[in-house]
Amino acid sequence: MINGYDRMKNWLWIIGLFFVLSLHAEDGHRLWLRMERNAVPADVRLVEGTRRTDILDIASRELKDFWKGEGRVLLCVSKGGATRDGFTIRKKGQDMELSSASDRGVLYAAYDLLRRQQTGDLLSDGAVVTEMPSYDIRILNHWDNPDGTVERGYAGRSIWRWDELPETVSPLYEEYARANASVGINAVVLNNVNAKPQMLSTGMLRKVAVIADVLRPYGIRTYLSVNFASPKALGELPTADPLDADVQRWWKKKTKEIYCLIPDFGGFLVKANSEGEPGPQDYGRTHADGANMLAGILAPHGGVVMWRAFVYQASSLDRACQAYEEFMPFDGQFHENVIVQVKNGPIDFQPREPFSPLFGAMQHTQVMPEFQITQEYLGQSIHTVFLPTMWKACLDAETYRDGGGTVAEVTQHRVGIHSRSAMAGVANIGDVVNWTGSDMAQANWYAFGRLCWNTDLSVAQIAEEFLKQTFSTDEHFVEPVRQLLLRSWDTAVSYMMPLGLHHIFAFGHHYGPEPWCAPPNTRPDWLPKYYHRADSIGIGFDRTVRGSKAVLQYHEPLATLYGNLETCPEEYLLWFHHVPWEYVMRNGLTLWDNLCYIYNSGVEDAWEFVDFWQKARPYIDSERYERLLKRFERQAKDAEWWRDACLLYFQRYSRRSIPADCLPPVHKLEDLMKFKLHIDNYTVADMDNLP
Ligand code: BDP
Repeated sequence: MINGYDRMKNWLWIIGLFFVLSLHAEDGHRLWLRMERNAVPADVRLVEGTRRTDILDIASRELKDFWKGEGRVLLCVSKGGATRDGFTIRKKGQDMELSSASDRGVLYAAYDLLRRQQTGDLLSDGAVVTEMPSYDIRILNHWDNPDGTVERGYAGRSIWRWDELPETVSPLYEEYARANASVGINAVVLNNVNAKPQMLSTGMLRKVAVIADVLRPYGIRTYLSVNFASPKALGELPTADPLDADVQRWWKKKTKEIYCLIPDFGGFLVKANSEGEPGPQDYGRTHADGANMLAGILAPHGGVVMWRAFVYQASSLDRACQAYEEFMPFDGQFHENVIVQVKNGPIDFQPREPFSPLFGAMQHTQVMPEFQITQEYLGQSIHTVFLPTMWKACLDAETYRDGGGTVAEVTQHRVGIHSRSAMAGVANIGDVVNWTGSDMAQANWYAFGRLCWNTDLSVAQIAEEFLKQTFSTDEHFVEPVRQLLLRSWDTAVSYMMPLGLHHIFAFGHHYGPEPWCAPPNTRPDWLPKYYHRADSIGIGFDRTVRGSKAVLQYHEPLATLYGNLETCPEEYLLWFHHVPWEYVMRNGLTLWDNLCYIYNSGVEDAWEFVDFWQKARPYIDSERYERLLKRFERQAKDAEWWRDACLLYFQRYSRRSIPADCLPPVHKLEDLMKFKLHIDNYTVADMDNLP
């Protein structure tokens, strides 16, 4: 019999347990930074001759709080140290010496040491580690608007609380800065490339300056996207012509104002004459005129212009050819502090694209790659897709330009003429508690930083580092989930757009499939049919010499390799060729059958990920487990949705049956064609209400 006293005791236990659990409810906010704080601070000192700076203070604080080593940690900034944010770590007996030519380098060394501690990658006695970043500028591009919305943001609203600034400084800013610094990110563009002129108003700049002050001690420089017509909208000038003297005076004055507020301001990011944004062409001027005007004004302050090459007109020219056509005439004409920012592929962050030919073509211009961390075209914050696999496919691609060089090499300092090198990633960060919507999407933020720091890191290593720091070091967890991450991009491509298919999304939100989508009065190059070109003969976009000739924008041997049906890599087959349904592929199957099997394997893999994840259950907290399980299940159902929509629709053209050993469709095409996704600011509003 339980008496009253026992009952009360039981209740107290339950209440206590609930209290403890709720204290530890795992909300994902700590990202990969989960070190345990020391009860007694570690012994961290500056060596003689090294002067304190804000950045070194942070390095010391982090090590004092979290480094568990026995000996002392000596921080040293000296001219002889590794340059360009690089560092050396020496293990001398029990002591660790962290040295660099700059305080930033020492900060990165501190985070390197802490990462090793967390992942168990410890240094042996006498070990010397030297690291040098691959890119000088490792920059996040936020597509955040002044009204708090985020273009293509799937993690809530902007973390920048413009309405509270400059008075109220959210603690999120410093947490954000720390997370970036811990993976080597040293620059951020705060606002959307579709930039509002008001961003440059004095009131806004005062707010920007406050954020810049928080980011600076973490080694991060602040940049802004600017609207090219700002002199008209803000300065009330009649024109924004870059060659107009008043316009130039306006930019000069504005730039001076910015540097008074933010002395280490990084520079401007510009989307000009693209998707309706204003630009120099509005005045009969060129991209070079526009970029150089701003660059000339920024140069005395040490700033740069990142000028985007994401341009395409509503013309008859294949969209994939247009950036090259518009930019190549100006190769060699850009000022030294202009960097032309090129998306990884020639179209637009599609699930899989060949690398942009501009990387190989622009041999006399500093070019930087732009990747998308936010998963606009890859399942938003619902699907798990580990993106460094995709980024590396671009970075490791050989361009065959004069003297050779991969995309990574030609955009870094390894080949050709270069001033400052840079790599940009469109952030996937918002104000939801776990920062990125999906707990696993944090991996892509992490990976972006690590890859800018060292493009030679393997995807497997990045995955392992992330998982060990963020979830668990238990091999039973790390090994299968790492495998999952490594396969995830290929899987997503298989169930969405295999064999080089691209842009067959529903209009606007880009989440689900709508290969049939054709709203009236819409630019053809915004519609799926422009890209897949399915007809009774076959499917795919002919970009060979008989078609749009896009292949000719690549150096040989790529032009021939891509342009020839027999040699074109199968992952780009329908990107470069219109291929008959009965065409026999390298495995002896027809194109149609292959397409069916690949979609099918994508669905099978996505369900297998659910199994993998279920096996991970014992090793991690139930909160993140459950949140991700829900997403993995949705991802698998979405894979079925993609497969059914695409195969059943294309079947209308191929008039062939789906091989009997493929899983049967779970949807009817008519139902899918009637379905309209409920979205909120381009984001899936309700995960449970999808097909
Ligand atoms: C596209 C996005 C659009 C962006 C554009 C860009 O759909 O929202 O403004 O890229 O990069 O992928 O400028």
